[in-house]
Amino acid sequence: MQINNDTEAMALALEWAAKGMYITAPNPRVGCVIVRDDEVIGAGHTQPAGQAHAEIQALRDAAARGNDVRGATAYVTLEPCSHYGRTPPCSKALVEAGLGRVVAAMGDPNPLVAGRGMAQLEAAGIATASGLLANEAHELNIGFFSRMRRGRPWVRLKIAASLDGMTALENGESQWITGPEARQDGHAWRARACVILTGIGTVKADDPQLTVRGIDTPRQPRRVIVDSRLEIALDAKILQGAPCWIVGAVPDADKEARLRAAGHEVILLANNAGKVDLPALMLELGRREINEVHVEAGSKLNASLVREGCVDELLVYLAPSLIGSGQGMFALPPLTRLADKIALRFHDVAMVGADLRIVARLHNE
Ligand code: AOF
Ligand code: ZN
Repeated sequence: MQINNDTEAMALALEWAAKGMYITAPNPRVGCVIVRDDEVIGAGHTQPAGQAHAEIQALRDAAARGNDVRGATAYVTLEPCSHYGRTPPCSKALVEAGLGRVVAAMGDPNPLVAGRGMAQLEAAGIATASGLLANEAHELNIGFFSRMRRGRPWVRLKIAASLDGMTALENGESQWITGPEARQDGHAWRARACVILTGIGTVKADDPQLTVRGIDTPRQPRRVIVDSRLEIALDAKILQGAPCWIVGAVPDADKEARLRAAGHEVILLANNAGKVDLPALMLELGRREINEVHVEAGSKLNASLVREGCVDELLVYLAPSLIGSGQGMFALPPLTRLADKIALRFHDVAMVGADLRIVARLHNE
C-alpha cells in the first residue's frame, strides 16, 4: 500500500488501533504502522492486557515479512510507553530496532509515561513528532484518558426514544421504539464499554440481560446494578452467566451473603440520603480500571446520574414517531429559571437506519 504523507500513515495507524476496540481494556487501543520508502512494512495493534503493545506487534509483523525497519518511520496513535508495566517499554524496543523517526498522534497521560516515551526516543537520536490526528486518537480512547486524568471512567448514557422524547408508553411497553439498525448500533457501543450500568428499577420493570449480542467480540462488559437496598432477585436475567457488581447503600448481611454465594460482588457506597453515592461509584470504577461506562437505565437513575455530574455523554437514538405521553428520558425536577438548565453540546449526529443518533456531551474529558 502506497503511503503519500504522514497524515495518511497516521490515518492507517488509527484504523489499526480500532481493530483493538473490544480487546485491549484496561489498556488503550493503539495502532502502529511502520513505513519505509512510502510502503507499509509492518503494522499492528494493542493485544489484550499483559500481551504485546501495538509497536511490538508492528515490529514483529515487519520481521515476519522479512522487512528491515532500520531507519524507517513508525506512526503510533499514542506515545510509546517508557515503563515496565505488564510488558517492557515500547520506547526501548523502538530504539533497539533502529527506527529513524517516530510520529505519535498524542502523548500518553499515564503518569508512568507522560512524555518520557518521546524523551527516550529523542535521547537515542530518533527524530520525533507528536500531535498528528490527535483528536481522532483522543476519541478512540476517551475512557482511558478520562481515567488517567480524572481518575474516573468516561460515562456514556444511552437512550432510545420517540421524537417527542418518550422512552416507553405509560403502560411500560418500550420494546421496539427504534429500529433494528439502531438497536444493533447500540450493541456496538455496549461492546466497547468496560461496564454496562443499570438500576434496580429497570431490572424489575424489564428484566434485561444487558449483554452484547450480534457483535464479534471475545469479551462481555461487566454488568453493574445500582440497587440501594439490594432488592435484586437472584433469578434476574442480568445476574445469569457472569459475575456482576451490585452497588448498594444499605447493608444487609443476608442479602449480601446470598448475592456473594451466587458469585456476585456487593459494593456498598452510601451517601447522606441513604442512596448509592454515584460520584463515589464512578471513582471506585476508576480504581477498578474501568475506562468506559455504558448506562442503560430508567428516567430516575438517568436523572440522578446527570444531576450528580456523573454523565459525560448522551447517546440518544430518536425514532421518527410521536408517542404523546409516556415515560420520559430524565425524571428531573421542574425548573423555575431557564438559567438552571443542564447545558449540553452536540458532538455528532447521524442517521442509523430510519432513526437519528445524537451524541451530546456534558463534559470534556
Ligand atoms: C504503548 N503501546 O499499544 C499501548 C500502550 O501494563 P502494560 O505494560 O501493558 O502497559 C500499559 C500502559 O501502556 C497503559 O496504561 C498505557 O499507558 C500504555 N499503553 N502503550 O506503547 C500500546 N496500549
Ligand atoms: Zn508500550
